[in-house]
Amino acid sequence: MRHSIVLSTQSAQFQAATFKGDLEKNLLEISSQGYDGVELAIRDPEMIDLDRLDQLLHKFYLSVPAIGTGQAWGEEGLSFSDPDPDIRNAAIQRIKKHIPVAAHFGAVIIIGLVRGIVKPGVDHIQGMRWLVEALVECSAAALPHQVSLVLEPINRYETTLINTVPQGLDLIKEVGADNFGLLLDTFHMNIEEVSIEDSIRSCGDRIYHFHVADSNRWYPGAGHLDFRSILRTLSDIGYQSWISGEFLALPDATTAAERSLTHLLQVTS
Ligand code: LER
Ligand code: MN
Repeated sequence: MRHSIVLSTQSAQFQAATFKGDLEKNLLEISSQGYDGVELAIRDPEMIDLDRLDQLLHKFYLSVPAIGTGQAWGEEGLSFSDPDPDIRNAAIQRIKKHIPVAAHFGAVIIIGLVRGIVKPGVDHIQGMRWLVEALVECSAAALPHQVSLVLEPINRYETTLINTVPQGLDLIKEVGADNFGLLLDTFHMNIEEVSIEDSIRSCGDRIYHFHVADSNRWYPGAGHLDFRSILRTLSDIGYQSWISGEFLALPDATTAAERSLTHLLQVTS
């Protein structure tokens, strides 16, 4: 398993994008701490300078395992499940715009909060139908580029759509695309799952990406989650992909990133 950490390529309200601000300084910091990659939170691919990003990533020997897309919802309100068809379509087009960037990096595209929250007055089943339609369309568009989409079960306080791993697995069946899998996040799992380890096991080979934060959304080691057991379970089911830190920048981003990696390496040694 390789280690990455979330970095936002533009300013954002989302608190758990651990690194924000000066790109070069942050990439240098992440690389010198021993991380292998950086998960990029990109609001709109048009807002990034891909050539400069490429140069810096090469300079610091960093890969990009995943692209986070939630800021399209957080900052612009785009959503797969909005009752307004123009907003749904704008969300679909935005995710499609990420496909060439994801293909360039060999990254997965994260479907987090861009799925939306079923708005008051909208039937939940209708919201789910819109979500499935959008995922079928985006997965089909990503397939020829060998890009996968990953849906993240997110806790009930942030969305009404897909809070748990069992719901995520049902959704995978409905979408029916091999390039559509799950991103599990220990912070959300701690709120929603009966057993984090059992839920990991239930996914088999459909875990395509993994976020770590402790129970309090601080860095791993700062709360009461058992990362030795969690990472051992991932390894037992044959997960060989990325472990990506997504936690609050507390007491500050540098210290949190350092303590996280130290803890994760210690429990897996
Ligand atoms: C994003 O990866 C995430 O975990 C969510 O909490 C976004 O709000
Ligand atoms: Mn997450």
